[in-house]
Amino acid sequence: MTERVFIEHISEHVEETVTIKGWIYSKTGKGKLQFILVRDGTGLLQCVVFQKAVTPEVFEAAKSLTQESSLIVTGKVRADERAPGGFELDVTDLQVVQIAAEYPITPKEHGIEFLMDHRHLWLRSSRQHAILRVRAEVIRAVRDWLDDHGFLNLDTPILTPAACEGTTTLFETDFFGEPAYLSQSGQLYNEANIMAFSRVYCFGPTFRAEKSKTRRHLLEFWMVEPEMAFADLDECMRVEEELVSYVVQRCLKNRSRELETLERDTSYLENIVPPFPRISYDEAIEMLKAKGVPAEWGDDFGAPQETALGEAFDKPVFVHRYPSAIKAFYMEADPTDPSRSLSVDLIAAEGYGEIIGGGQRTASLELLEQRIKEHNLPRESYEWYLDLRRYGSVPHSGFGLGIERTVAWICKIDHVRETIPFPRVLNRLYP
Ligand code: NSS
Repeated sequence: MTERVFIEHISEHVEETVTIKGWIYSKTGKGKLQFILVRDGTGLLQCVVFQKAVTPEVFEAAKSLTQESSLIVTGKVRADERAPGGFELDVTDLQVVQIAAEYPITPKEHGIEFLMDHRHLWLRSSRQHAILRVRAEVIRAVRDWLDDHGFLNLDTPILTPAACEGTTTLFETDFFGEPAYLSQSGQLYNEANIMAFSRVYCFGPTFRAEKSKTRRHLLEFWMVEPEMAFADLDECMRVEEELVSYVVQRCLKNRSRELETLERDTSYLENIVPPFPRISYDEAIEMLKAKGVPAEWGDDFGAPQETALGEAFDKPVFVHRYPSAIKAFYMEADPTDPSRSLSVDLIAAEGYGEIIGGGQRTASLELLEQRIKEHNLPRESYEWYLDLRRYGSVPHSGFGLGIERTVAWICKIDHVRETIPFPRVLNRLYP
């Protein structure tokens, strides 16, 4: 038995005989030579089957292989500059595991609905593979940074009795005769957790019944949410820029091959280091007006406004102090002007829009009670949250970073649906 190796480690096995277990990505044959491009989940390797080097049975088996057939192949690793990836395998043995039926996804162009219907197979293509490996790196980098900076990972519930981000996008489910909602955000529970642990983060799936079909909205997405006791809006922004910069630099370091596959121009990403520019909402409105983009004080920003703001800077930009009226009920009021909130969004450049939302939370019991009333929220469901203002309330801040939007931006791809293995978008629950 020869050693089974993964293609990503092939460079460590030059001139050795190894075994690869995988699938056929593509195949070309001429006479006595069969070139099979094998993928094993970690990379692609060209395997050369020369008629004279194998038994007649093995050569016939190689000829019978169709796209996506599964196989176990053994051979000697050779460095070859001309080969894709720089290495080739001179095959000595080959075992077919299964001959695949005619594969529906071919190198020709397929429509997006067809690809979404075949998402379970589409995942195997090199572009999707690259995007999802960047996603995994983003998640690892986020966790590493937070774990190394004193944030304790505490999971928050998915079945909840109340809304965090407005009642219009709640997914309702039945909790033994009572309504329960799929979590829109772990934030409110994070706020309880920091009063016990000081700095925490939750990371999990969040759900929003978004009726809009855009390139930035999913119905189920993953969000990392750090929360900090005794932290104000400025500290919140400092943590955000440190975290985002670290994540981008980690992808540049560990996923350069994938970014190359995606033809991502990385010079822009190299520039993503703290500090990020900071502008107030009022300044943002002025900037938009000067650029001729429709914007009136009091409006929330949509895609055109976020795109214009993002494009004005060569790094993500913080927009802070939005009017209280257009932000969530839990936002702290700006002490110098209570019509403004201590909120902040981080807007990514290159048209990707908001990747983080957050800010400082209301510390006062009275203001919070008033906001719950103004937003028509059922007070009984928030009694426990009000307790946090009764027993040792402190200034505190936090934010939520959307994983899919961050991955879309780092990879520079058009739509968030490609940044998660099985996207949930409007009118689609299959596969
Ligand atoms: O609604 S957010 O702006 N903020 C919150 O949920 C806070 N409760 C988070 C916190 O402070 N702990 O959403 C935060 C981010 C936003 O910037 C996007 O990157 C992402 O979550 N997000 C989404 N991504 C994909 N699809 C949808 N529908 C979506 N909604 C928000």
